[in-house]
Amino acid sequence: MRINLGKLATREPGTITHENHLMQIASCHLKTNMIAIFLMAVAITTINAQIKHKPVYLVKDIYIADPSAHVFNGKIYVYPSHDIEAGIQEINNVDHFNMRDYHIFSMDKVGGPVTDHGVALDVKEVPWAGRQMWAPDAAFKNGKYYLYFPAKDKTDIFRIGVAVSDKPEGPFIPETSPITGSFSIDPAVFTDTDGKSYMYFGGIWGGQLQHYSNGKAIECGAQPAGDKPSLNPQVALMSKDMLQFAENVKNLEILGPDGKPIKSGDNDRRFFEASWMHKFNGKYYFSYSTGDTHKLCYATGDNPYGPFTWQGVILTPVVGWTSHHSIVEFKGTWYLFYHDSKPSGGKTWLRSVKVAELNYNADGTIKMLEGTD
Ligand code: FUB
Repeated sequence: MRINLGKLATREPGTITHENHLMQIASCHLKTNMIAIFLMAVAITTINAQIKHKPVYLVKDIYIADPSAHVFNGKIYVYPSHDIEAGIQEINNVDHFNMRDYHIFSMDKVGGPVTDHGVALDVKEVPWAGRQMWAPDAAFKNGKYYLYFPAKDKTDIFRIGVAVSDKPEGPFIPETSPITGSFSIDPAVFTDTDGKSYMYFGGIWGGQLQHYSNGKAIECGAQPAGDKPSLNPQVALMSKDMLQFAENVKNLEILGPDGKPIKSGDNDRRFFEASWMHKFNGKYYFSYSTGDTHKLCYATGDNPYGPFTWQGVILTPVVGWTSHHSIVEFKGTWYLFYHDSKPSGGKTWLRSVKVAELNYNADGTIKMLEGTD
C-alpha cells in the first residue's frame, strides 16, 4: 500500500511503505507527546512566573509596616514598624500611629518561612523617647548592626535615634540621646560602594519636616505655596562610627523632567515621606511616597547628593492611606517590600508587609507595579 502523506507529514516529500507508515505513526505520536510535554512545561513555567510575580504577605499574625529590607549574612532581614491597635481615633494629627516597639524578621528566601525574632527595641528602653516609634532602617558597619528609628521626644518633637547590636536581629541597645541635628521621620541609610554611608530622611505634615529650613527649626513652619518648590528630603553623610551625622544636613533636590524643582502643589510627584536609596547599574535611585496621592515614585541621579530627576511611579496606590517601601537585590533578583491595609479591612494604622519582584526596562526605568495586586 502506498500512502501519500504529502509535504506536511514527512521531511522528505514522496511515498512510503506500510512499515514505514507505522513508524511514522509512532513517531507522529512521539512528536505529539513531545509537543504536549513542551506545552505543559510552558504552562507550568507561566504559572510559576505568575506565582513569582504575585506579591506575597510576609506574616499574618502581627501587623507590620514601612519595611526596610537588607541582605545580611546571606539572608533577608526586614526592619518594619510594628503597628498596634492603640485605641486612638484616626484624626489628622496621626496620633493613631502610636507604635511602641520593633520586631525584626528574617527569611532565607522570598516566599519561604519568615522568622519573627521578637522585640528588638522597646520605647521604654530609649531614654530620650516619648512615643511613636515610626519607620526604622538598619545598617551594618564595623562588625556591628545599627538600627535607626524616628520617635517623638518627651516634648513631642520627632528626632532620629540609633541603637546598636552584634546581631542583625538585635536586641539593640539605644544611644542615650538622639542623633545631634536630627529631626523629622523615616531614616533610610544607604552605604555606597566606596563604603560611605548616608542617611536620607524627612516627612511632611505629621512628620514635621515643614518646621525646618536648611536643617534648622523655624517658627511657624508651613508648606510652601503650590507654585513654589516643594520641601525636599534631607541627606547627611554618617560619621565613621555610624552614630552621628558627619556634616550639616542638606536638601536633596528632586527636579521634574523640565529640569526645574518639583513644585509644592504637584501632589502627584512631590516628596512627602518614605525615603529609600538604591543603586542599579551605577545610577542612584531615590524613591519616596507622595503621601496624599498615595504613590511610590522614584528619581535618578549620578551621585548620593543628587540632584535627582523624577522618572516615574513604582507602585500605584495600595489599600490604606500610607505607602512605604524598600528595594533590595537578593541572589540576582530585585524586590520591592511594601505594605497595605488589605488584611485589616482598610485600617490605615494596621498594615501588613508584602513583597513583589521588581523589574527594570532595558533603559534602566522601573516597571510599574499595581498597588492593589
Ligand atoms: O508608620 C508611620 C508612618 O506612616 C511612617 O513613618 C510613614 O512613612 C508612614 O508609612
